[in-house]
Amino acid sequence: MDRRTFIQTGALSLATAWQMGKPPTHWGALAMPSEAQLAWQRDELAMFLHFGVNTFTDREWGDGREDPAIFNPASLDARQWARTAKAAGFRALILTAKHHDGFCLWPSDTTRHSVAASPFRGGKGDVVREFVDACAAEGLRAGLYLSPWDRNHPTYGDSAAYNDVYATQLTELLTRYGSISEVWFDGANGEGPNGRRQVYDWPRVWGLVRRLQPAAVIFSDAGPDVRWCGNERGIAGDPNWSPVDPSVVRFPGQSDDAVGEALQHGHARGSVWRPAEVDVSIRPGWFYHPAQDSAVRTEDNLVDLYFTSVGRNAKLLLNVPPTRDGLLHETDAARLRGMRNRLDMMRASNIPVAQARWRRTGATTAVCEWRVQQPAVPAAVRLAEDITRGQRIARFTLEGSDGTGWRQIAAGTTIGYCKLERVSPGSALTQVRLRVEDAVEPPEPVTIELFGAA
Ligand code: FUL
Repeated sequence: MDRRTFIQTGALSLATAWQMGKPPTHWGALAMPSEAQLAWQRDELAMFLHFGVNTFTDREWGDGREDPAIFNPASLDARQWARTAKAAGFRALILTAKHHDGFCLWPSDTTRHSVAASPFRGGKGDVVREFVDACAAEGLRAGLYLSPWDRNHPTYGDSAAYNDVYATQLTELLTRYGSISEVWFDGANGEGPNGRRQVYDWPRVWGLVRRLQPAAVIFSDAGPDVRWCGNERGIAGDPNWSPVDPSVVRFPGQSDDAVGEALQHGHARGSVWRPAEVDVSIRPGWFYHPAQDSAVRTEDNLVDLYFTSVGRNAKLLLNVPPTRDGLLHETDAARLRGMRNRLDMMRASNIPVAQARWRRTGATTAVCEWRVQQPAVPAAVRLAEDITRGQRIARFTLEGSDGTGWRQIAAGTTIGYCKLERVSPGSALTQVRLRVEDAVEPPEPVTIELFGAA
């Protein structure tokens, strides 16, 4: 290999790192997604449902001393949740089976602090059952959130004893209700009775999920399958790499300077595929509060969230909390329909293009041109890498030509599963050109969609 080929193949940086005594971080193969991670990402939209005693006390965090008698959603209709989600284009739902207050929405053998002690369906109810059945009936995937922090259970803070309780609760949820597609763990770790600190056993928890629901993805700050995006504002990182270096965020709830960065951006040459999930609420709170009926996100705002989550190579987990009646509020449902209509209109405004050529221009650069079949003014662009072959592109610009010359119409960092960008208006384009300016491996062809409305 001569020096020129050496440089062009990127081998120089490997060699330099080696000589400098640093581990060559891109020595290994590109991280690749599993089938379950691909299905999870292609769903694009999941709905989060925060529901429990807080719904009735008007609080965000219960203290575990709530009387189960307050839980009485008289008109609960999980089919209405699932139908509303489906009509808005959501493909999965995740329910808070237990929040920090410890109240279980299913009749657990581990505690009396559950629906079994409530007036709901005469104490014979099981919200988790109704939820998974409704998802199945509507052809949606069902996921569950089980808070590790439990402010009710007497064993919390007695680490070994509570870890057994938690494992039993998880086993109940993962064996009684059929297929569960995502298991959602936050790292919440508050004080137990007498200030005792609970030490969770995450390897045991994850191992249990793998054994009982091998096709499920596990979400937490530390994955192992899907990571938190690092904020609850609905904004994925830019750049946003799906690969991560697993040594940086090792357990849920870990907090140091490197964690926030790693959650937001991932790592260009990370060895493990762990894409980001963007959890955000349609209302200011996670639980339903009547006073927030006038503070539901607008349809414009929801479309923006789609751009900053799905459009930044992440998945959107949008929280829509059921009311005290056990129904999604009509305002929330209307805003979701509005979002769906807008996204459908965008898709319908597709501007047909024909690929003229794709050509590598260096080890980590490429150029691709498309002909716009009928000259048009795009309002937005959607780019996609074939992530079944990993994530490669680190920086790009997109240019458009109206026949008289090229001008830049968009630019960005990572692409991955999906990159959505709005394009500022200009003259009608006859051609577009993507310049891949940097990549971690030789870039592969990118697909493009242009839209006349956004
Ligand atoms: C956090 C919780 O403390 C919030 O109440 C909410 O459930 C959010 C999604 O996760 O850890």
